[in-house]
Amino acid sequence: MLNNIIAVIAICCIVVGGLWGIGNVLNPNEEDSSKFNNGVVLIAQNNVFNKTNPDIIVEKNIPKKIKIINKDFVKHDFIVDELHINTAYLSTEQSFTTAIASKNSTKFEYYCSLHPQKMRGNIIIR
Ligand SMILES: [Cu+2]
Repeated sequence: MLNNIIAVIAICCIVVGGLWGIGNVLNPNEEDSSKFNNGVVLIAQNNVFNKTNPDIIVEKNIPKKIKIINKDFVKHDFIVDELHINTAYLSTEQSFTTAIASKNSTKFEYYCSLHPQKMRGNIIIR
């Protein structure tokens, strides 16, 4: 009887461990922007995007994915008025993925409507 219980526990550990491994293979950590294929990850934390509200550079005619992740305890959103991008309010750990594409060289501003003074940057299409 005890052996059976040990066997069941061992099988459970193997199954859970296997699923965890498969999950990691299928869902690589997208929060590492270097691995986010042709995209940018913007992490909203301490009321700033990626610490510096960096310029987002987009090449003309090449769509670029943008993933916004809220790592704060307060809500944030991500808005680009001219492109009609509005994530709505993201709660802690919520994310939103969108994409930007343009045929023309131009510049747009992105911002968080809840913290427009501190969370604001540029999207540069070139
Ligand atoms: Cu905000």
